[in-house]
Amino acid sequence: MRTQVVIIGGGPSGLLLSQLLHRKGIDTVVLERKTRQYVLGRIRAGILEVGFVDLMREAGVGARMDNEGFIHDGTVIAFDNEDFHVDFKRHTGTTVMVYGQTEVTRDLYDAREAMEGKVVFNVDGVTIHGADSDAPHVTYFVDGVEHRIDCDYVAGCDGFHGVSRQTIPLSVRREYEKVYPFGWLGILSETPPVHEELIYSNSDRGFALCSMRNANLSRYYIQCSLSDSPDDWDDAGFWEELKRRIPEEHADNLITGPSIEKSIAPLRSFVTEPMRWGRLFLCGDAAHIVPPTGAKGLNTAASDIHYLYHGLLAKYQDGEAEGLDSYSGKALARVWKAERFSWATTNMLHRYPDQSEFDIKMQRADLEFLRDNDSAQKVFAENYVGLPY
Ligand code: FAS
Ligand code: PHB
Repeated sequence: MRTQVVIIGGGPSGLLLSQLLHRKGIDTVVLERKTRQYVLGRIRAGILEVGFVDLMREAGVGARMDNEGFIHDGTVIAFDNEDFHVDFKRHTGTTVMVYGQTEVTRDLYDAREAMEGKVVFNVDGVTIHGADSDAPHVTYFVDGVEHRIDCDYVAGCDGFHGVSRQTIPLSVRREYEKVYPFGWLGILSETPPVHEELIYSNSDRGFALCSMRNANLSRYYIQCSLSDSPDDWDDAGFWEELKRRIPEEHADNLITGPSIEKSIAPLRSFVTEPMRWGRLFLCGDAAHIVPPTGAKGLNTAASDIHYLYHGLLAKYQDGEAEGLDSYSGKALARVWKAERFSWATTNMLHRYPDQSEFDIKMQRADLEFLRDNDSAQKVFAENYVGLPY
């Protein structure tokens, strides 16, 4: 088989790139390790930056998002039983869209199917050959049978545990990592959200986040120990702990119910450089990971896809290689700013096991400055709604 671009990974990055390229007549094949149902079963991001929203519309998959997504003008930040509002719209003129990654991925799969895009599920043993040559190819197995696809380019959209990043030789790759000493225990419940916007809370018992998916589907997180497992937390224990970590006025309004999903996500900051090696381009979690505090994970994958899509388009349509040659540098420039914001908000809002009284005073000073200073709120808002592509 031959195609123009082999895309490894059928998560949001890979599907969005495939959909954008296909609409411009560029042929792709997506190779996905799991089933569509398994991919859709993963509960992850909830907030879309305006750049992501625009890309979804450009890919022709924005209708349900525009119809069902919530527009949020700002967010609430809470500490020590008080809270304040950061008004994104006033500070930046833009807003964010609340529309779960699960729905984004569902819309993209539906669009791929409608356009008869090639997505191969349950692949195994994906191997990238000749990425540093002018004639790369990819081999993989399905049901024990080996297949080969010759291509012009390979997009590594296979997430943190994929094969693409590992294909770049260690002599070429430089990796930067910070692992946080806590995780996020998240639940999904078919209950109305506790507030019309998100609430990020720093309490003396740890971080909590009140989010949502729609008017009757809420998403809540509490910071937890890395030694915790979801089974350590029954629903009653989760709700009781959440109520102790948010201001009383919100805790009193919290409508609880049975969890329909419960999982723990570890937190890490990670970047690999470069994001290109020959004809292989890394996108999304394959190249970088952020703690979800700043809602940047999925949204930074989107800017990677934007840069790579335009680079491939220029190459195929005009023979121009500049977009591909500048991809890694351009993508990394935005990635590192997202890494900084995610790291800074994580430090401001979480309690560290070894935190000193002085550290806690610094956190409180951070939060009070953000509460009281308009410039600080503008900087927060500009990062949260998404820096320009
Ligand atoms: P993904 O990991 O989503 O997709 C990669 C795909 O490649 C997967 O479907 C995988 O099955 C496939 N794959 C892997 N190896 C392969 C191989 N060898 N061959 C073929 N296919 C292969 N971001 C937020 O903004 N907010 C959040 O709350 C949030 N929560 C998260 C919770 C968890 C547990 C995780 C892991 C991430 C979370 N993220 C969150 C970040 C997340 O949303 C990612 O940024 C987003 O999934 C990135 O999308 P992709 O780059 O497509 O990677
Ligand atoms: C979510 O709704 O899952 C969500 C929202 C904002 C974040 C992280 C996760 O910062």
